[in-house]
Amino acid sequence: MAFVKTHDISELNQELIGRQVVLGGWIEDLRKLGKMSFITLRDISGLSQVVVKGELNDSLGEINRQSVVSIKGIVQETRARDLAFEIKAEEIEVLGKAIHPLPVDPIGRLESNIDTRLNHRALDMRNQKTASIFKLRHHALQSLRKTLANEKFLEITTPKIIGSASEGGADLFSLEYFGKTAYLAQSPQLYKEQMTIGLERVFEISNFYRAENSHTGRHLTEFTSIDIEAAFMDYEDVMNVLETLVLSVYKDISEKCKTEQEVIKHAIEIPTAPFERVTYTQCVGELKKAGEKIEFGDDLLDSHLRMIGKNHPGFFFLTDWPMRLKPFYIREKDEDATLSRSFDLQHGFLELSSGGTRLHNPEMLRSRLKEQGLDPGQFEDHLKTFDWGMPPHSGWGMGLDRLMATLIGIDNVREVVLYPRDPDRLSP
Ligand code: AMO
Repeated sequence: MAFVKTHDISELNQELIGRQVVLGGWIEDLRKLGKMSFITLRDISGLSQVVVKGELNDSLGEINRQSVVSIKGIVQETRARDLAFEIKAEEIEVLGKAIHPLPVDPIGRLESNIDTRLNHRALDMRNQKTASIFKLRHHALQSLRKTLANEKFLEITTPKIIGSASEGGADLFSLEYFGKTAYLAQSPQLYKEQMTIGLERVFEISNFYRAENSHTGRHLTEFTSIDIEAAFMDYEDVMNVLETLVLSVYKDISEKCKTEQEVIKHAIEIPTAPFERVTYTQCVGELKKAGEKIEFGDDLLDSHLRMIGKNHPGFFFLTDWPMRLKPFYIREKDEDATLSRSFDLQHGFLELSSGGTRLHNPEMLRSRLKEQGLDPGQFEDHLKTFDWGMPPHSGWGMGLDRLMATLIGIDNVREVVLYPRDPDRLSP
C-alpha cells in the first residue's frame, strides 16, 4: 500500500460512512478475540477503533502496541463507548515497529518520574498529558504573537552568537569562534534597544542562555524569552502592554484549549485586572514588619519573595527598585535618583518578567557603565547608535517557560520545555 493518509481521526464524520479512508497512527491497544480483533488507533487528533475480521484477521501477526501503522478501511458507525465511528479494516501495514517493553509508558498508566520521561522525551510526546502541554504552548505562542502584532510590535530575530556581554555580569557561556572568543547571548537587550531607532516597536521570542549553576524548578541554562522594546514609551506604558498580553493569553488559551485543559486536569482561570502595583519600598516595609532584617537597597532573597508572594497572591507588579540593584541600561526616577523606573512582574513568589525605562542619553550611559565597573570600550558598537537619534524607550523580557508553568499550574519549568538544559542535563 502506498502510504497516503487521507484523514486525521478527528476528521471522520457522518458523510464518510461507507467510504474508504486511509488512517495513520499508533496502536494504543490491540485485542484479539478469535475471529476478530479490535485495534485502538491514535493519531495527533484523537482515537479511533479499527475492526479486523476474516482473512486479514487470520494473517494479522504479532504487532506490538505503539507500533505505527497505516490502515485502509471503510468508515462505519460503532457501538464503542465514547466513539462515533469505527473503521472496518481492509489493509494494515506496519510502518515502524515499537519494541516491547518501551522505556516509558506512553499511555501514562504507569507513571514515570520526570527524569525518565525527559530521557525519552520523543516517546513522552505520545503521552496525552505531555502532548497537551505542548499544544497549549503552541497556542500560547500564537496568542502572544497576535496580541503583540495588534499592539504594533514587529517581530525580529537577533543574533545568539555575540562578541561581548549583553547584560554584563558573569552568566555568559563562551565558545571558541575561529580563534576568537564568542558568547551565547543572555538576552536581546542591546539589539532590541537599537532597533527602536528605526522600527519603533519590536518583539522577539527566542532562546537565550545563562551560565547560572542554579538547581531549581524555575532556572534553565537555555530558556525562551519574550522580549519587547518600544520607542516613546515609559515603563508604565510597557507594564500596560505586559498586562494586556498576559490577560489575552489566559483568555485565548482558556477559550481555545478546552480539551487540553481537561487532559492536564487544570482549568485556566483568567486573572483579575488591573494587576496590583507594589513598590520595592512597600515590600521592604512588609518584610520589616514581619521581623526580617532588611534595609533599603538590599536585594530581595527567595525567602523574602515567598513572604511577599503570600501577601500578594497571583499577579502583581513589583516596581521602583533601587538603582543599585538594576542593570546599567535602566533609567532613574527624576524625583529620586536612588530609585529606578523599573518593575518585575511577579506571580506570587515567582518572577515572570522584568523591565523598565532605559537610559537613552549616550553620555549618561557611558558614565553608568563606568559606575558599574563595565568598560564602555566593550560597548562601542552599541553606544554609537545612541548618537544617531535614539528615542526614549522602554521594554521588558518575560520567561515563556515560567509563564507556561504558571498558566498550567505546575512548579517545574522542565515540564513545558521539550529538551530542557540545566547544569545536569545536556542531552538528549
Ligand atoms: P532578566 O534577566 O530579569 O531580564 O530576565 C527576564 C525574564 O527571563 C526569565 N529568565 C529565566 N527563565 C528561566 N531560566 C533562567 N535562567 C532565566 N533567566 C531569566 C525570567 C525573567 O523574569 N534584559 C532584561 C529584560 C529587559 O529589561 O528587557 C532581562 O534579561 O522570567
